[in-house]
Amino acid sequence: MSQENDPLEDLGVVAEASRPELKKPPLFKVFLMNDDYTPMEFVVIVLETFFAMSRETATRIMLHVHTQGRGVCGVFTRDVADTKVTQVNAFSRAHQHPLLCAMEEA
Ligand code: TYC
Repeated sequence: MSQENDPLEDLGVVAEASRPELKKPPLFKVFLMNDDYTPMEFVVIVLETFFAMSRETATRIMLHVHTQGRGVCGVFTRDVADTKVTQVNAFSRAHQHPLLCAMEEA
């Protein structure tokens, strides 16, 4: 600050602009793993329900996982990613499907 009539500056008190914390939080990829038993329709419902995908996008991602082994459902901050993984795995177990959801740093 260097206003001409700042009384504090007249007294030799200098205010320094504080630097805001600019570091971005680390991001995490949440992905689904393929398996031989979970029905395709169940995977599509998971993608629609927990990742807000349209039926078309959910079907595309499900088929990608089915043919490639795994696929990314979204990228989130740690807490959000953690919650998605926990919710999806609990939902799959509750329906007796082995579908696995996991996360890794992006
Ligand atoms: N491979 C499963 C089947 O043939 C379908 C499937 C797709 C399972 C994606 C899991 O993450 C998955 N019924």
